Amino acid sequence: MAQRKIDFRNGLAGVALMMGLFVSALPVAAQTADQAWLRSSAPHGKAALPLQVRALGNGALEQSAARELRLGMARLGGAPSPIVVGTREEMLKAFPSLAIPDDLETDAYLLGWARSHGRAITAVVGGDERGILYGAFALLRLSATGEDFTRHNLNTNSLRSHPALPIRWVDEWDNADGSIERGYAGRSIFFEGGKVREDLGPVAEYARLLASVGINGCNVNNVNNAAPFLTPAMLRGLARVASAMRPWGVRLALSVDIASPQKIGGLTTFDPLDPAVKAWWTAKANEIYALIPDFAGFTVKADSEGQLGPASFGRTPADAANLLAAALQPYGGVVLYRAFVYNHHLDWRDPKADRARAAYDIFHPLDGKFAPNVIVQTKEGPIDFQAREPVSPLFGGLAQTGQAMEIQVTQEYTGQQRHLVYLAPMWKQVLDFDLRADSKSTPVKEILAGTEFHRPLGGMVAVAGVGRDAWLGSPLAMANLYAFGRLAWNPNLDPAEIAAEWTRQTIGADPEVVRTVVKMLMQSWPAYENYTGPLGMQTLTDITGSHYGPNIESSENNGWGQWHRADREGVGMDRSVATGTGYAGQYPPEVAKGYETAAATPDELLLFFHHVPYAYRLRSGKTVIQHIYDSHYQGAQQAAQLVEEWASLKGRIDAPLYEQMRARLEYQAGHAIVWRNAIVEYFFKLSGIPDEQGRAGHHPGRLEAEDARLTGYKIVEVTPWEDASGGKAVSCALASESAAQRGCAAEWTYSGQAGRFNIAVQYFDLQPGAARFALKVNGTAAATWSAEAVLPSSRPNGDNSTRHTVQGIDLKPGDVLRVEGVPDQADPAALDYIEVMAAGSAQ
Ligand code: GCW
Repeated sequence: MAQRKIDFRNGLAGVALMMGLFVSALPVAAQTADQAWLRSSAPHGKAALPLQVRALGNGALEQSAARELRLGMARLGGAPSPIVVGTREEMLKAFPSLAIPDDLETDAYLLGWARSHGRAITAVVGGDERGILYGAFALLRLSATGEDFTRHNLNTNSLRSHPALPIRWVDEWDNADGSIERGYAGRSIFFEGGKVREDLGPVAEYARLLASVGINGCNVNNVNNAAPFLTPAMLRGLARVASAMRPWGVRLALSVDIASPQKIGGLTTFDPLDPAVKAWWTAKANEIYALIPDFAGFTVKADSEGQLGPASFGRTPADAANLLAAALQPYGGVVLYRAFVYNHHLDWRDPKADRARAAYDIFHPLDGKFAPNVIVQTKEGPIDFQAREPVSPLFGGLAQTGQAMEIQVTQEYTGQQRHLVYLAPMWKQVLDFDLRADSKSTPVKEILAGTEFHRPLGGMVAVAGVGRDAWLGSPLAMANLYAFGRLAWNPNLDPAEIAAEWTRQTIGADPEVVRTVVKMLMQSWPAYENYTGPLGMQTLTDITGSHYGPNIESSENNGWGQWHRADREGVGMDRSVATGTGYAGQYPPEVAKGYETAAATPDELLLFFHHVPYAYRLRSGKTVIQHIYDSHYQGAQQAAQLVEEWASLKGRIDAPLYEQMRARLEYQAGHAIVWRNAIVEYFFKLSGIPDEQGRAGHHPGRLEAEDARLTGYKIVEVTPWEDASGGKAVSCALASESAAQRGCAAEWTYSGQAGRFNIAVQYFDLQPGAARFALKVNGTAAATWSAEAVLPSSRPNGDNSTRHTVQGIDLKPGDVLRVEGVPDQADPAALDYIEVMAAGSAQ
């Protein structure tokens, strides 16, 4: 009988540590890059070869490259010829006969086999020192993924590469107290108790990890509440952070609060045009560069979600950005000014109000007004990292401004790392999207690269959210961080190829393992979209709270503007020019045409652009309502498949990794059912339109807790109602103290057919505390488990509704099924229902 424990606190801190996840060869307390993809060990069973690595120069980055090659190649079993690393100049001095192109770019590398003085060498040549480092990691990647680089003669230039985008940064939303906004992997590796941490070992390891995929900048603090980071004491600490990352070519950047001159500088104003304010920023930049000579720059969130900004003085984002840019300019620093500026007090009764319009409305008129070292950083879509959004039209609307695209590795709206959602296919769709600016081919990736509008500074920035819990908490979520770096280096890479590359380095080179993991990764985003918010409705999660479980109405009737406008007749937001908010008209004409009418709009974005009746027929031929029903059942099915696919790897991969992901994927499959039921039941009730397949409102085998014979348990209403079956649950919280200590029970008499079944118990896992549950059949325990997951919300709802399935139970009519729940601390052992399902059924 299956007994399962989930502990999302695990990673390094908990269970995984006991299980030795990824850390078998390392001291237990260390957090290292080896826990991710830099752990390759002789995947091809090569015989040990001699290993000689020589660095031609003494620079820190070059030394890092040589060290990394020694370590990595030794693990891979040695190298067929001595490896020599150096910049182009160093290499030509040592080996004048080598044919090295003289236009090797900044950050670029050239690898290959060459013959010098009658000896074969493997050369790693960098356009600069950083290029050497990237070349070394590329050589390791190629070796670990089975590429025979001895086939590549240096002269052929076949292994020459340079990054497409100059700015390749991760942003961390870490707070000085060590918490992380929208971080799902424990506490900050940078800060604790208002200061930079003493132990910056993990920071150096993180930089090493970032360098291995070509990331060259790291902004370490939250865009909200950034003022304390510019105090002299904090800056001294930050200089230590910069030093820890420097040997890996990762430059430090900071989020700044535009109100800092007033908040921490003692001025009475922060007006960007005030000379005293200007002087304050100039002095601050001087102070920063004295401590951190290679400081990369500032990121700014202003006039947005409560952060102050230039609007307080009637000034524009360009005024604010240029103020900072002027202070950084003498040192070569840049300003990444976020286009995530919108009014979160919109009038939801106004059919013309539209948050999606904000970025373009505010920033497009400022095109041409930004200083050359300002880059406008725009989220990939116009709202906020939803399961699906159209590409932000602003990318096409800033022809005279450097642009960066912001994406999220931390899975704020996409399952918070408890769900497997590989996002590279989503990012790739955005990168490839052709905005047709000036009726020419203008894919987003070329706009970011600057090749399109001839802007030299552009890039990609990922909000990473790494923490002390094995970087991202879930081992498979690391594929997103990896893929971000690879795509920022080369947006033409294929997400499935990237997934395969990551899998070979991280999990194993067994072709069956690679095939299965790639398949799982590639199906994970479509699955998530299916069981959350399809057709461009957005994620349909609790948007004013956790951003995790289902809560459909949370986006309506408030000023935040993430509206889907579902009513009895139909659903979707009219953003057409003709009858809606006009948002569709922000795209260049050819693209706008494809969104202006419902008939022209692709199904997956229909409800983002149009309000249609539930009976509206999609291009697929299905009605909207039937699609909502079907996609949710399909998505939950796909999530169940992930469990089966992973199960096929048992015995083929590292056992602790197998166990940890198995528990996570089983949890996900259960939560996908919570999502499916919530959305399907909600729209069934709202529309009154039956499901052609009879599933909505019909749950054979389900026995509601509120219908059971209850001992101690009291019936409670669940909000939102769709998060619990029948809108109700039972909770042991209201039981008398002595009853609560003994626990509560719900009991049903089974009246179905005799046979063998799986029984799912749907309960709510609240924090703090780990309630204990038992499922008994005729008084005998069939399973016991603890509700010890760490999930959002302090009330029973879809954030914490959790499924525990017990397999292979023989039942006959008259048998007594009983669930006993013993509360613990604030976890009242709340119970929703049990479901008796044919054995073998995943649902
Ligand atoms: O997605 C929203 C998040 C906020 C975040 C904001 C932003 C840092 O819910 O937590 O604040 O976006 O991007 O600024």
